[in-house]
Amino acid sequence: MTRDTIGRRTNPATDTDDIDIVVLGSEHLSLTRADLDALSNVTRECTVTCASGERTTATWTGVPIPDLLACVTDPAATTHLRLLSDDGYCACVGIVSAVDALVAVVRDGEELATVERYGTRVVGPDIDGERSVKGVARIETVALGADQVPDELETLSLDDPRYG
Ligand SMILES: Nc1nc2c(c(=O)[nH]1)N[C@H]1C(S)=C(S)[C@@H](COP(=O)(O)O)O[C@H]1N2
Ligand SMILES: [Mo]
Repeated sequence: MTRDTIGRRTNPATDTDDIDIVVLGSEHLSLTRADLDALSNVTRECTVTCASGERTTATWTGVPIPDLLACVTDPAATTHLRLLSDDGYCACVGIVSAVDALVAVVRDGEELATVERYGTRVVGPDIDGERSVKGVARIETVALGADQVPDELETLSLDDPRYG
């Protein structure tokens, strides 16, 4: 598989069962776990810090978000990314804070899917804890004007017990 063919399914509508994550830029990419593994993986230590002060530091392995965006030809006007979870949670992060972020699938050497109720996670040194989305299923590039507030694109349902 190459960057040009990865995730480009001829019939995404009938082939959704295996899809772990969708990335939307100028094109639409549906990635399975095998696709994620075929992209270059990196391992980085990151600390997830909650607004309450609680912190978790771990070593995360996954695909750098810039590499995923490169696969969909990230539109030049992108200012933010919307990170949507399969639990309905949705965070919006500035593109600059996504530069060092990953879609992780492994934490401290263990598959997330085997130790958590979710299999994917956004982590990065500049991603606040509440925007470190668990079970990330979709990444959308967005271009916000100076008068648009990113918070309006978010649904941070912090009291939702499913993944929170
Ligand atoms: N999908 C989803 N992701 C989520 C949340 C959530 O409720 N749903 N809670 C967030 C908040 S507020 C924090 S602080 C971190 C907590 O991550 P941890 O449980 O790994 O410490 O996950 C974030 N990611
Ligand atoms: Mo939090």
